[in-house]
Amino acid sequence: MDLTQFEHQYDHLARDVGAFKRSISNKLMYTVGKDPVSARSEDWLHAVSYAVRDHLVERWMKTTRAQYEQDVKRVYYLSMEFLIGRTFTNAILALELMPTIRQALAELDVDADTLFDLEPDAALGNGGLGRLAACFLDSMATLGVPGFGYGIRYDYGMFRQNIIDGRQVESPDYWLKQGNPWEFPRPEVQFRVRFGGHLEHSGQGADARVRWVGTDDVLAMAYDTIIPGYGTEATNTLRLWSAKATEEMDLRAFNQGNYFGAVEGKNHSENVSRVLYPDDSTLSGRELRLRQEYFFVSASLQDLVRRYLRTHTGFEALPDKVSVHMNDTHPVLAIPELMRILIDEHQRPWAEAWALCQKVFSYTNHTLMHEALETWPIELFGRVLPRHLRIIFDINAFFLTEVAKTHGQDAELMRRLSLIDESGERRVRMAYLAVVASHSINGVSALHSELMKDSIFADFARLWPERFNNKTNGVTPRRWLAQANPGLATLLDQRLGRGWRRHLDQLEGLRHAVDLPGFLGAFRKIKRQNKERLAAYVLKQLAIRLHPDALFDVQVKRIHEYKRQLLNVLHVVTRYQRILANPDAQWVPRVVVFAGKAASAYHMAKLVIKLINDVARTVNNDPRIGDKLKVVFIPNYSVSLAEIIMPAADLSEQISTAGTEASGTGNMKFALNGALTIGTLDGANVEMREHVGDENIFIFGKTTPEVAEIRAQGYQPRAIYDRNPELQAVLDAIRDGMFSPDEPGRYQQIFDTLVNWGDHYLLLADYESYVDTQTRVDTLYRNADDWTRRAVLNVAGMGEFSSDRTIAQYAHEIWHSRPVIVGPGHAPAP
Ligand code: 26V
Repeated sequence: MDLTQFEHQYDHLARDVGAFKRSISNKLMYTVGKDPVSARSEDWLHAVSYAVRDHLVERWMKTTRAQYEQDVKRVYYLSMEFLIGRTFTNAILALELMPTIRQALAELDVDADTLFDLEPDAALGNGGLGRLAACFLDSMATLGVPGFGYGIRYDYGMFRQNIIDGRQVESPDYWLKQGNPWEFPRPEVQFRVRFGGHLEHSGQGADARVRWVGTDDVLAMAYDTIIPGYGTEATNTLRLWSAKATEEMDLRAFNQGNYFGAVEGKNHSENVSRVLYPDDSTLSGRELRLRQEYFFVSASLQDLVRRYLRTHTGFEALPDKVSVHMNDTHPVLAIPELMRILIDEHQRPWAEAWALCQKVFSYTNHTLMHEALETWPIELFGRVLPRHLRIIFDINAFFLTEVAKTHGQDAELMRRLSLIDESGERRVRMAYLAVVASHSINGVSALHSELMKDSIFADFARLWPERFNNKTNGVTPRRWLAQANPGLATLLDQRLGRGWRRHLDQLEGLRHAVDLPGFLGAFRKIKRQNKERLAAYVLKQLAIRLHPDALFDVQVKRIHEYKRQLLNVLHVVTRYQRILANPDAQWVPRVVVFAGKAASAYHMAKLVIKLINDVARTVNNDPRIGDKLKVVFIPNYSVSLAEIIMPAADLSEQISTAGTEASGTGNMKFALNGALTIGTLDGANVEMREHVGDENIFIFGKTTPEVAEIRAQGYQPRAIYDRNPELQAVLDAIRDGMFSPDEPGRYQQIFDTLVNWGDHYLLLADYESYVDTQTRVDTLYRNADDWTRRAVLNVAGMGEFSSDRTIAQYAHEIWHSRPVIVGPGHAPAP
C-alpha cells in the first residue's frame, strides 16, 4: 500500500475531531477518573494519550495476528538500553493525527504544546547506543520487519543533570511517578530468573546431566509498549522486564512482628531493575550490573523459546524462525542461556545446541575503547552464574580444540583467542564470546568496521573473515526531521512531496531547489525560526540572551575525553583572546552551545563541564565582547532537548580523535537539519563527506593512520605548545586562573594532561588545523547565500543515513527476515 492510499484510508479519521473529543473526555472520566473541571494538565495528557493509544492497539493486534498467520521469522533485538524519549508526538505523527488532535484539544480548551512538554522522556539509555536501538525499533516497524525489542524497564532512567555553581550535580530520574500511559503491564507473563546456587552432576558421557540448584530467584514481569510504523499499519513490540520478588513477604519474619525484615528480601531482589547504569565510559564490573544483564537476557530467551514452541515442535526450524541480535556485548549472556535452555531443559545434545546458537546469534560492536570492553572476573561470574560459567568453559574448550585442528598447537595464538583472559585475575572476555557464537559481527561505520578487524578482533577476522561486516548507522527521519523540525518538514513537503519520511533518498531532489528563486531564503527563514526557538529556551532556562543572527556552533553529546569538548574550548578561548586583541575587526558573531552528561565518577569529564561554565561566565560577562561571542552549557541533555537543539544549529561539532568515535549519530541528525559539519575523518563523518561532497563539509585534523604514526614516533605535545605562541597563551590562561580567579589552580590538571602527561587524544596535534578551519567557517558564514546553499546540499545528501536503510541491510544481509504483510487483506478475525 503506498502512502496516498494510506492517507486516504485514514482521511475520515483525520477529520473526525468530534470523535476524538468524545474519546478524550471519556478517557479523562473513566480511565483517569477526573472531572474536567478539576483535571490538571497531566490528567489531560493521560486522557489524550489513552485516546491515541487505542488507535495503535488496533494496528498492533492486526500485526501480531498477521505475524502468527504468516509464521514469519522474528528478529529479537536485545539491548540493555532503549533511549526512546517522548512517545506522544511520535505516536500522533505515525497516525497522521496531528491536526485532528490539535483541533480536538483546542475545542476542549486545552493547549496541545503544553501537554507535549509535560511528558517525561523515557531515558532508558546513556547515549548513542541506546538511541540507535530506539531508531532501529522505529525503522523495523516502518519496514514491517517482524521485530521485538527486549530490554529492562528501569524504575530510574538516565540521571537528571543539574548545573550548580558550574558543576554537574546528579539527581534521580523517576520517570514513572505519574504513571506511564503507553505501557501494558503483563502480570500473566512472568519468568523465573535464577542466580547463585551450585551445580550437581550426574550420569556419564551422553547421559551426563547437570543440575543447577540452590538458587536465589527473581521473577521478570513483562511490560509491553507499541512501536508504530510510519505509513504502514505494521507495528512492533518493545517488551521491557521488571523485577518482582518470588515471595511478597517472609511470612516467618512477619509473624514474629519483624515487618521491615519481612519485605527486605523483596526489595533486595527487585533492585535488579531499579536503575540504569549511567556510565558508558568504563566497565565498573559491579555484581548488580552482571545480574541486570542476565536478568533481562534470561527472561527474553525463555519468552522467545516459549513463543517458538507454541507453533513448532523440535528445534530444527529455530534458525529459520528466530534471529537474536545483541546490541553490544551487554546481552552476550544470551549465548550460554540459550545453551542452558536447550541442553538442561530440552535435553538437546551439546553439539546440536551449539550449532543452533551459531545460526541464531548476531552481534554489533559499538566501541573500540579499551575501558568500555566488557570482561568479568571469573570469581564473580562463577558465584552469580555457575552454570553459565561452566558452559562458557565448555564453549572455550570446544572452540580452541577446533582451532588447534586447523592451526596446530600454537600456545601464543590460543592465549590470544581464549574466551578467558589469563593474564592477572582470570576474566571472561564477553566480546570474544559474542564473536565465537555469532554468524555475523558488524561495526557501525565503514571506518570502524575496518579498524575492528585490524585491532580488537584481528585474530578472529583471520579465522572467519566472512563473519565480519559493516552496517553504517542511521537515524529515523520521522523523529529527527518530521517531528523535531516541522518548519523544514513543511518546506520539504512543498518541494518534494511527503514521501521523504519513508524514502529519505528523495532528499536528493533538493539539489535542484538551490537554484530556484526564493528557496534559499525560505530555508534560511526556517533555520532562523528554529534558532529563535532555542534562544527562547535558553533565555527562559538560563537567563542568557542569544542573538539569532549569530552563527550557532553546537557540540552536544556525552562528555568524554575522546570526543574532545576540550578542543572546542581551546578554540573558544582562542577566539576570546583574538577578539580582545582586535575588538574592532569585523567578527562573525558566534554562539557556542554545549550540552551533555558526564559519568558520575569521570573526574576529567566533570572538570571539563566546570571549565566550559567558567569560560561561559567570563566571556558572557565581558563587556568588551558583547554579542561577538556567547557560550552556553545547556543542562540535562536528553532526547527531547536534542529535538530543540539539532534544528537550531548552523555548525555541528564532530571533532573526536580520528579512530575513536565508532560512528556518531548526532552528526547525521545535525546535517539532516541543515547544519554544516566541522569534523575529523572519524566514524561516519567519513561517509558523510562522500555523500554531501567535500566542498560542503569542514574536515580538519590528523587521519587515523597519521594518529597511529604520531603515537608510534613518540608524540610530544610540549613541543607543539612551545612552538605555537597563540596556543601557549590559551593554555596558560586556563592554567593561571583567567577563568577561575576564585581558585587559580583549578585547571592545572587540564594543562598537565595536555602538555605534560602525553595528551592522549592529540588535541594539541589538531589544534592549529582546527582553529584555521574555524576561520574558514566564519568566512563562509559571511556569505549567507553561499552558506545556505551548502546547508541545503547537506540535507540533500543525507538520504543514505536513514535508519531505514540501515535496517533494510540488517534484515537482508544478517537476519534474512522478510516483512510481515499487514493490510486490508489480513483483517482481524472476528
Ligand atoms: C558502554 C558501557 C561500558 C560498560 C558498562 C556500561 C556501558 C554502557 C554503555 C556503553 C556504551 C559504549 C558504546 C557506545 O555507546 N557506543 C556508541 O554507539 C553509537 C551507536 O553505534 C555510535 O554512534 C557511537 O560512535 C559509539 O560511541
